[in-house]
Amino acid sequence: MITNRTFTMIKPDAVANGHIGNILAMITNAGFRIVSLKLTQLTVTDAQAFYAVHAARPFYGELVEFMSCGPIVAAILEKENAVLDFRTLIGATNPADAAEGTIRKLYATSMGENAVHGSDSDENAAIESAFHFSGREQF
Ligand code: RTP
Ligand code: MG
Repeated sequence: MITNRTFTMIKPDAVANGHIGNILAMITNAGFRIVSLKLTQLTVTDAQAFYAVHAARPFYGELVEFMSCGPIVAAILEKENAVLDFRTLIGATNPADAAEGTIRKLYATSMGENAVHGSDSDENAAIESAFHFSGREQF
């Protein structure tokens, strides 16, 4: 398994608010190489499957509805220590707790509508990348 990659989505709130360009600039300025990139939209079924790990959580329905409500940007990113370094770059789940200069501090609006997703392990990065991109789409 390739372990220097992570998977991200720019969530519907940040896309709708016009932040795609600024967020991609922050990502590349932080040293991540873009392996794959697309503008797409999750169906309700897609979002349920992607977030199946959270199915028992009270926010699951809201999360699925939000993540399927509009276009997202999906991307695979490459860098040494990608998973952990990317989670540092995006900041805490709740923007109120996110460090200064992080993507969520700058662009998230709430705990639910928090601008970006970042994989939480190498294993999930590989699963989430394969959910969105074929081998031919990974450069
Ligand atoms: P993500 O998976 O999107 O990168 O976020 P995360 O690891 O920081 O947070 P996680 O615990 O995996 O939760 C996934 C997403 O669910 C929404 N959420 N809402 N209302 C709530 O209490 C709540 N808690 C989580 C957020 O959109 C979070 O990013
Ligand atoms: Mg997570």
